[in-house]
Amino acid sequence: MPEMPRPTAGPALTHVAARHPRAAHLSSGQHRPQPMSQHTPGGVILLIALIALVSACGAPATTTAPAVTARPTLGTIELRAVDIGYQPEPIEVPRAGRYTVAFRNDGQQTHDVVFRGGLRLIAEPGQTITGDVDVPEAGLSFLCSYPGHYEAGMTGIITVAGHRPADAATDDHSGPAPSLGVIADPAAPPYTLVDATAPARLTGTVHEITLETIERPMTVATGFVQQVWTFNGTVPGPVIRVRVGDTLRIRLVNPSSSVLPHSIDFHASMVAWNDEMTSITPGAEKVYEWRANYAGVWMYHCGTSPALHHIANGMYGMVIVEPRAGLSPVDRELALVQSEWYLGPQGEPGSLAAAMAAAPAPDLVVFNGVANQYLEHPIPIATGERVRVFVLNAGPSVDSAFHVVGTIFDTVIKEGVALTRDNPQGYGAQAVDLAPAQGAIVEFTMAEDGLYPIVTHAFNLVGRGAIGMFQAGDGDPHR
Ligand SMILES: [Cu+2]
Repeated sequence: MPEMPRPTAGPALTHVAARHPRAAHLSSGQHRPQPMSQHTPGGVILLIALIALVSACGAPATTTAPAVTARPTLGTIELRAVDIGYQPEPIEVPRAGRYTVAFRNDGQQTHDVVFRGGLRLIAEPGQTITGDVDVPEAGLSFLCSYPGHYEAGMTGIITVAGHRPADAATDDHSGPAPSLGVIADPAAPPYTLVDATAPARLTGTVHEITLETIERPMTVATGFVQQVWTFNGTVPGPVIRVRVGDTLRIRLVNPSSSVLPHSIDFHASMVAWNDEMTSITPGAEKVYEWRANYAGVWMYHCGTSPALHHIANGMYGMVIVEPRAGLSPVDRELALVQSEWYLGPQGEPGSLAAAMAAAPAPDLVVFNGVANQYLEHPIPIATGERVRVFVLNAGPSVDSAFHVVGTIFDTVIKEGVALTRDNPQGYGAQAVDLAPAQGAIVEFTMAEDGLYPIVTHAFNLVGRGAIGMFQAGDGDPHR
């Protein structure tokens, strides 16, 4: 396992009630135990225990702290949840034994604390929940079981003074954590092909749109199902197409069946982050009203913490804002969103730990949510017809070099910078570089019948699903 950073000698935090003043300080050089990665045997065991626990408890939103016998405890451990983490950390108690945990949630969203051994305390924002735990001499680890929270660092341990935590003692000589990978499931349902046709511009100038933050399973590549988070049930979310000057009144609804809070951030809007973009809990809704002031291809996404996880797990989409005068008519309009999947176990949300890597290595890079879908189902076009593609790189972390093999973009409008058709010098473009959250409009024609691959020209990613195909005519250049 990789060596974990050790805590710096931070401020001593008081966390045990005053009736045990001896315990009200920390030993600052404490060797921090390894976190229970899901890629390690210990982590797997814990994960299994967790899954069993969560299934036993039913919906995570219900507080079902097991009944505890009224045995006297040695003191109270005050544990706080914040977005995203626990404080204080680490926690030390003077001796092994039974303690009462007072778990207070100072975050903006629901958190829980699950102790090794089973006790689970769930607290809504502002709430304090108590329960009793037995702390052995080897220490007692805990984590938050809400998707992504543990991976983002919501984990900790209660140690006993004078004892080295067992987790740390066993990890001194091991190598890197083995990657279990995710194995294709032949029984996974087939993916749903996403129609790449761009929608028509909405009529009128004021648009009332409902977006529901639906959490559901989705086949993201043949054989791979993830529990994705979506806007209106699809990845990407719906393409919204308006014109400069239009008003959008977005009703954001988080169904009560959701596990997580969600939010939305329209890059095409100009509003304060802590106004319209705030998170709403399951069962809540809000209205986010904005005006389309600038033309372009814009991203929208969920920004709820950890935003990386909410984006990586499917919560993004495209807004097309046409200039006030509209776009010139073409024969065919398509919308393609490039994005990455960092796979979690089958049927579970994507791996935040993988998405967090400084050098991101996505398992899949895809157009419109599904690996290889337009390779397996080429997009038909007519030879010579003018094609316009609205392209967005939703990331979350990898650049796109959007390229169509066999043709040249004669028109590119990338983030407001335009290459125009029939420019007097005769310039054209071969690839459009899109950092995460950048968008472009490109136009081209096919000179002859045949097949024209769609790729990101970062070719290490083409084999991971970032390839599609245009089929011009019957696809055969020799007939
Ligand atoms: Cu979200």
